[in-house]
Amino acid sequence: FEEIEARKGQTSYANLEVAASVANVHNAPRGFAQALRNKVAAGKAGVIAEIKKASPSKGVLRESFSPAQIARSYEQHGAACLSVLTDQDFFMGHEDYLVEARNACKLPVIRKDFMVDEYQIMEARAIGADCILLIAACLDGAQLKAFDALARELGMDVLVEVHNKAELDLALEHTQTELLGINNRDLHTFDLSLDHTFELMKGVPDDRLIVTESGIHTRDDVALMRKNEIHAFLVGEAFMKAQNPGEKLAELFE
Ligand code: IGP
Repeated sequence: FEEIEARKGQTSYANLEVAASVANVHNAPRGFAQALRNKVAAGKAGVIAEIKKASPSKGVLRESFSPAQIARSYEQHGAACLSVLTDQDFFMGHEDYLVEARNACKLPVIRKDFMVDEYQIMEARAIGADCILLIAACLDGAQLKAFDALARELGMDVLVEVHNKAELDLALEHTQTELLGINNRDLHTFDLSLDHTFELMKGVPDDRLIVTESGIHTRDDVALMRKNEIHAFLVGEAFMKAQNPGEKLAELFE
């Protein structure tokens, strides 16, 4: 929160609005949901490949960290989209990483951060993001609704993340999201179970694309998901810990 307040002091919301409209000309939104849909329609997995230096549960994940290089490696090995952590406090992320990664490839990019203010959503488009993450655990219905609407107005897609039935109901009631992320990890306890996806998917309408998030590490994990009709994935740690993230992607998903 303090960080957002500090940034507001440097760049006004009005300035961000200008930057966002410039971005809509020079960095027009790349269809994020569409890129996932295209892979799935072709019978492949739709992989959102994540770029993060560190995580709160595991600490620093890799020493050599070049967002541009990693982005190209992911693209080359068949990722549908990228996810770039911009949160500094927990993930050692940065807005610049998103810009670097997006400029290095043609893939759509989601800004991965804890969005709690319209300011961050305007900022997301201003730096070129094609999609934002809304975490139902962090937001109430009115915020979800307003943030979802603003992102769409700006031409971005929205991935709404849920971890339990109450959050799922909240997301379905207050957003028009096509992309529903089911996080297998509890953000408070870091407990992880792929069963969350299987439990919650029953309550998701057919026209939504479910993205299973977190804890995908092996070809068996992938096979289990696909056997249960889950074809879109958000994967970070398994790729970040590998020497070559793109090759690891191919190993898990080919
Ligand atoms: C990726 P993993 O276990 O493959 O690194 O998980 C992604 O799901 C995780 O980074 C994530 C996340 C979040 C991070 C999911 N939701 C919300 C920060 C905030």
